[in-house]
Amino acid sequence: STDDPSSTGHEQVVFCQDTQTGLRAIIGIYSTALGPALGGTRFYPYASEEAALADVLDLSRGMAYKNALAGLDLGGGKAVIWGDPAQLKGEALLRAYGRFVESLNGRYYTACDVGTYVADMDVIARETRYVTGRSVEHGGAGDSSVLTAWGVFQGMRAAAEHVWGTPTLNSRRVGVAGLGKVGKHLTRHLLDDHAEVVATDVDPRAREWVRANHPQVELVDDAAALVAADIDVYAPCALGGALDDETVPALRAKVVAGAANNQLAHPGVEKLLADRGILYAPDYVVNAGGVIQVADEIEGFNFERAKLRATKIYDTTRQILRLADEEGVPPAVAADRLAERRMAEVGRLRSIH
Ligand code: NAI
Ligand code: K
Repeated sequence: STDDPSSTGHEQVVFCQDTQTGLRAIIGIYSTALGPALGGTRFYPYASEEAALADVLDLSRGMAYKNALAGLDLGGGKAVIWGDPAQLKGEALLRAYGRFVESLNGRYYTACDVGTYVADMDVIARETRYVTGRSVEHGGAGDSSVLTAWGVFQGMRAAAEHVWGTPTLNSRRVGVAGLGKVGKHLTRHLLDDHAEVVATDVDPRAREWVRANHPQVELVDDAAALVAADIDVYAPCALGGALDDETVPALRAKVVAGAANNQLAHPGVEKLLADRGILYAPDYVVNAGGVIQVADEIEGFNFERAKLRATKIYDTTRQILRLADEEGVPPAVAADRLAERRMAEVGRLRSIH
């Protein structure tokens, strides 16, 4: 349903090409109802232009919902650069891309995503003001995994309160799948809250980091072992699609709350979770700390202000879980409804004159 831009509800889709550098990019603006569209640039060797377009349409729509529930005065957008970053990425290509971003006059702000890094944003910033996720030396917010993990922890606290009555992970067994940038910070917050952490990562260096820094964390072989383990909370912090027709029936946790994007492998998995009595804190609600961190750059980065905003993920998650109960729908559906309500109600005010 996403291959015809005229039928997807997007405001604007911009195709960019620079033959000298080999740049082919698509910028998708789903909505500017709440403010300029913010979302990262994915640099990826898509199999076709159709695949790149489908991805940017999906991702930009997702950002509109995420930014709306993060309480930001920002709409949703995303960009893809189609090609192999290892072959194509360089100063000239990134600057050519930056000029396209600049040409939208602030309707779209970019940031890092898969295949783009803080250093790339610094290069793009030489051509446009409309870029976040720059390095600290360039006035940027730096590594966004810090507040992503903080926000996931807040969302998890709200889920714990909903299920067990108190907003703490104290004495709960939490399974962390993926000990990367976010998983490491999250593990620290959980240990500080006196949770028991069980974890896994495919990368031996990540496992070594845990053994050296947090010997009390129990390591298991893989994500499947974590799913089957006797845990209270499952925190997917690696790749998308962690929840599918195989993992959900095997899952022993009562709560799922983690950082990974697109945790539900396909539509309908949210219903499988609900039917098994597993509370799923929607991924895009609890992992919004990262976008909150980079969005703060637009006002001149202030870590404490951004952290306060990310702390509110606790309140938002609570509100969504209550709404889900009231309306008899899975939390993922309640989250979408709340996001759509904010975009409609506040978006209307912005269009009054
Ligand atoms: P990362 O790349 O630093 O960490 C991912 C970790 O997962 C790596 O250590 C990797 O070895 C491990 N991993 C990969 N496949 C695995 C598997 N099958 N089983 C176990 N471990 C596996 O990425 P980061 O930044 O920590 O992000 C984690 C997730 O959170 C990603 O899905 C990302 O899209 C999402 N996210 C990250 C944000 C951020 O600010 N960094 C913001 C919002 C979402
Ligand atoms: K729209």
